Amino acid sequence: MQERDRPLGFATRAIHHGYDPLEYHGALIPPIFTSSTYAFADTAQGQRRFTGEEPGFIYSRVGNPTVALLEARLAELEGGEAALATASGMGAITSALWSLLRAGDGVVADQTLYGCTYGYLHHGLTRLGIEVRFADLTDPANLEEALTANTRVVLFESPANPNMHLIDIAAVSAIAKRHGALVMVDNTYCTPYLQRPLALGADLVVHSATKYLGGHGDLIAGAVVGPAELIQEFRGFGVKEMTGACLSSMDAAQVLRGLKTLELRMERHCQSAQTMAELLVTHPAVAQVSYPGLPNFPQRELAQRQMALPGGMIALELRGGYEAGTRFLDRLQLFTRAVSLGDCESLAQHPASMTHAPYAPEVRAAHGISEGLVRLSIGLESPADLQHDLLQALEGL
Ligand code: 7XF
Repeated sequence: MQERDRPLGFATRAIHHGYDPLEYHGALIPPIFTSSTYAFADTAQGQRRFTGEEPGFIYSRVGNPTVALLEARLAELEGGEAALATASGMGAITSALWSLLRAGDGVVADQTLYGCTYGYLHHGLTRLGIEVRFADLTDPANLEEALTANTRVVLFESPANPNMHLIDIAAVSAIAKRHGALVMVDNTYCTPYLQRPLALGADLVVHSATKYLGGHGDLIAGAVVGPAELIQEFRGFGVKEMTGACLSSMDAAQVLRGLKTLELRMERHCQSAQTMAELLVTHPAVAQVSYPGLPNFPQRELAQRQMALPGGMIALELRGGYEAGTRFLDRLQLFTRAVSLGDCESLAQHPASMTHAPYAPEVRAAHGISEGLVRLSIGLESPADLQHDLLQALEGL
């Protein structure tokens, strides 16, 4: 792509950044490099590659040209120096944290997290002598209390999966910075189209690219974006030696395809979710709708400050609690009963028994993840059909 003297828009960068067809036989679409290994011209070159004196590929667990293009594009879209793409979102989180933490170090995490992230911290890292503290970071003042001299990382999601609590990224980052801790934000729910945590002061962004970035429910992938020096450590130690969670070139190509329509899809996800939230909030069977685009959303001002649009996810409480929630889920006809999110298909699931099962029930309750909560991922189907399905499932609950 030609150099321009003005900044390019999000969609343009999501479609073109880092690839010039003329360098690849004019191929419009980047080739998929399936090679696991790379030839060295001679032994000396192999040695230079291994010491890092000479840039270039060695082995696809450590780097692959197709994966590298995805990494360049994700770094560009998140506004970070570098990115590492991984085999899953959990692969990104574990590879990064295992690189950063040693026995005796501490992590402070928000109390509402995706279930397996919680599980990894609560019964994974603690086994290795790392102190994990959970705090309600919706009030940044709680971070001051939770931080210790050993805290190395502060980790949270905003909006949090599944209850949609928001965390003030700028406020939390400012406090963490004063205490010398790194801030890692899981930006899966928003994508860089809606929210760019690095610009708000965070140090690292992680993603489950399985969700909106891929966008089509046909792959598992993850990424971490941040300063080049840290990303190099996550690649050279975290993935290379600790987890081996490298992304396959085939899946990287699928994520690259997904990114091309990210802006379009997010616009539609957000528009439809707003319509569904407004419909649900007026229904007599519904006790509470948590959606950042509703005027009565408790953190509305923060949502408007740090998110470009309110997103495609809705948390729903029915008046009849857990029983009504399961009846509602079982009556859905167009929404698919499934975990995951950010797909073209609308999905509905019950966090307490599904995505958030790694939490003990009493901890779920204490952390604001109610037993009756139903989570909706609003897809790209015709909004009128989604409305019809929600209304028929709610009827007579
Ligand atoms: O390893 P994955 O690609 O599945 O990503 C893990 C992950 C990390 N962060 C957030 C905010 C996530 O939501 C996820 C995966 N969550 C799915 C869900 O909530 O439905 C997983 C299905 S059990």
